Amino acid sequence: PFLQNVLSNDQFLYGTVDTQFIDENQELFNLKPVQNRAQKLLHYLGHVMVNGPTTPIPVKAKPSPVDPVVPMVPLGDPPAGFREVLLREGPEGFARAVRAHQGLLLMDTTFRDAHQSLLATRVRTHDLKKIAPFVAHNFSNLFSVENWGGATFDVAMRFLYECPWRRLQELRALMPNIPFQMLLRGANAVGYTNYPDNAVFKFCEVAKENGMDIFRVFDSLNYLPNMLLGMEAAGAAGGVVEAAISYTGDVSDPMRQKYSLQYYLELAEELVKAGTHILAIKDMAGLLKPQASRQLVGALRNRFPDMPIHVHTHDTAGAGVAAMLACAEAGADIVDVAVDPMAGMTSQPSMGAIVACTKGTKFNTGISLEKVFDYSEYWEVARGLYAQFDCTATMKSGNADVYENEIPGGQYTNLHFQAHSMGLGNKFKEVKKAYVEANKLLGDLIKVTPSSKIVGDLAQFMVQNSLTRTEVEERADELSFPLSVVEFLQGHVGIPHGGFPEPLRSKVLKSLPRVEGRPGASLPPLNFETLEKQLREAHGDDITPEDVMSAAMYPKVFQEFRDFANTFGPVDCLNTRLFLDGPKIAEEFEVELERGKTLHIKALALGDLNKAGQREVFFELNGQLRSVLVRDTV
Ligand code: 3PY
Ligand code: ZN
Repeated sequence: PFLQNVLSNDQFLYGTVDTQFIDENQELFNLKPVQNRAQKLLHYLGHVMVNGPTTPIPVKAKPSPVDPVVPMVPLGDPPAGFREVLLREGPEGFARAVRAHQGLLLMDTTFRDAHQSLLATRVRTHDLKKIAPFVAHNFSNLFSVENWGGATFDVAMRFLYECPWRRLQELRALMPNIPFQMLLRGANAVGYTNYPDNAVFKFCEVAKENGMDIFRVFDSLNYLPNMLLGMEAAGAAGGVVEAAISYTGDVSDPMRQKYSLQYYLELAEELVKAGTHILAIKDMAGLLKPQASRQLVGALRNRFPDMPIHVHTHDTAGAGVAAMLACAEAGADIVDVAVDPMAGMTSQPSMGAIVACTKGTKFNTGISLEKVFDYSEYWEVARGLYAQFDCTATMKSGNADVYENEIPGGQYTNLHFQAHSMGLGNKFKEVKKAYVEANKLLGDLIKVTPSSKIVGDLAQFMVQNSLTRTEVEERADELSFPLSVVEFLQGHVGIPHGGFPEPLRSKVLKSLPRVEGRPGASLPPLNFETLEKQLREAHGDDITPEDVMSAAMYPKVFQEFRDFANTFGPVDCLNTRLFLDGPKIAEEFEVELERGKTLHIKALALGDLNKAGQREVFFELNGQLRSVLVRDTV
């Protein structure tokens, strides 16, 4: 590294070196510990070779041996897109341009919700970065790329050992022209519980600074005070505010009146009054049938003629394409799709299908179907790298029973995995029935993170203890309910539409305290300076404002992530097969630590178990023999 620093020094290059040169250029001594990073990565690879993957694996499978081919991208900058309008005209002008646009606009969820729904949120930045320039060059007329927030923030650190902020920064650099969109869980930001207000504000501010553009804000109970807080935070950060109504029930069914058309219209009225730039319908379970789409979107279109309407759905029942086309016909401006091999089932409807079905109509998306095919080819193969997390290992199709159980896409997949891993593969139907009963017990909630988890926890509790709904109701004062259920009844999540279920609530809570009103309002503000100081003491001085926010959201996960990185180095530089499965003996590969700094590695041999329960793993690193000692824990 010293030599490299010297060789890239201007004075040196221009030949004006004298004896003062070294003294005057002290930065030459800023030597990055390359050896150290390389050694740590060898340690990681050795660890995976001896003990298997470090991340929990739900499915017994191997990453596909085939590498995805990245389609060609022309040289130069990608064409201008909607982001240029946003940067030039601000959120209001952007919203006007979206509303004035002829044709149907698309948001691509491939980088976030699609893999959250199908691959347990495990897609790594490494594979997103490869295809990002292709998206920037070929889909510059997308409304947005959804690539951040929801569960990705947590999973990036917890299971992929990578920094979510770095993902955002790197993608931003590769896709400068398309607006980025994230999912903000209102007062829960990117977590599962309410945070102090100032943490939500700061989170949005830092996200915006790192390149986030559009904040889809929802609350799992559609609890307005929580939504308003998230909207204010996104707006204050200078972001585009997209307030999202979480949709449940069926507005086309006159027998289902709790979540009626009137209910949604009144909520929309409040969100528009609060200044949302865009109005979204978040159909997280895929319950919006075509007829309901016409009624709901039609009514919103009539009531708010100037407001851009954006619809999100999941394809669990298989009616997603039909529903999104009905939404477009009823006046929606934007619908959500995922690239074909990452679409369908519990994910979004397919991009190719929507592009093809609207071609030649007034809803033309302006997207080239040929380019969608190229994009699909990449993902078809890239998906194979994540076979260990793929829901299709156990789940073979979507299921229209979602109209009954109303389980959100990601949770549907998770519950299916869980049922299988507990040997209850043939009892998934029972789990889903319990979910329906648990939802009724809690008063028919809107179900999306985190309220969906509360219903899921109660359902699991009922299955484990063989309890019927009536039994739970009768014995509510003596049962020990899951903590999430108790806290929900205490009011820690917010107030559900129609109020809390009684007499269940009183029976469960007895004298436990109850939160009045918006939970975040009674939380003391977070002291960022103290937190930063603590982080510096624990992890050294390279703590950034982004790290402070990661620790504010997930203190323990952040700590573990930093400890892991300290031991195993920048594992995000490894390709996905190496990261999940390690190299085979005699395999040679390259790892790019940063631009221009590539390690050449060959895995040589795995030693026998020694008396201390360790194995020596041998590598060739840049032509030199290296070995690491790894404890065998298998
Ligand atoms: C999330 O909160 O992560 C969701 O995707 C909800 O639908
Ligand atoms: Zn979703």
